[in-house]
Amino acid sequence: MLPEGVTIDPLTGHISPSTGKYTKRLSEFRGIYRDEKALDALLKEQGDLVTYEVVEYRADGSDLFFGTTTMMPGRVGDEYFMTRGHYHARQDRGEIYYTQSGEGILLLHSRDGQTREVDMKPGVCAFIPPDWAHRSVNTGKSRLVFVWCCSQDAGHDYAEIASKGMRKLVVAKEDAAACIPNPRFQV
Ligand code: PAN
Ligand code: ZN
Repeated sequence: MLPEGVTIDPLTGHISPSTGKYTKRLSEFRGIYRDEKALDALLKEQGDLVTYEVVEYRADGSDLFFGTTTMMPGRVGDEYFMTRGHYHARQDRGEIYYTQSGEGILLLHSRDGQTREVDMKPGVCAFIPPDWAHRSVNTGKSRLVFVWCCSQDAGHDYAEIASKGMRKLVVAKEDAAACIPNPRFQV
């Protein structure tokens, strides 16, 4: 392993050099957005849009790794484009999210039921404590780009949020973002 300067484009999330990437598309969010009809209509009108892209820089053998998430602007009904959301597989591993451009809301909840929201905007570095579920939501009109950094062994546990959802939803109310309790969340 050798030290290295990695270039990150704050508007596109492009990383150079990078070691991996993936994209997520609208159709993968069936059952996650509450307005199924709006999802079907959007898929029909616009096709299977990429809603976010994750690019990473990983050095084998290092404890830490980092990358970017670039989220497109958009809505499904009154819900904004968002990430899947997850706990880390390891309950003793936190993370940071440092917003580079755009605006959004980071939704978090702890295993014991506390909820928090952190505004995502350039200059704000969000601290995600160990064992808090986290989902980012792009509430703006442009891309939301943030740099994340965590332990390589943190892992992802998607199952719980996929089945129960987050405790809160971010919805557009008269074009402003509002956090409301998720009526479908079950303890
Ligand atoms: C981030 C997220 C990324 C995409 O790198 O994985 O923003 O969100 P989902 O994984 O919830 O789809 C992170 O939190 N890693 O631990
Ligand atoms: Zn995470």
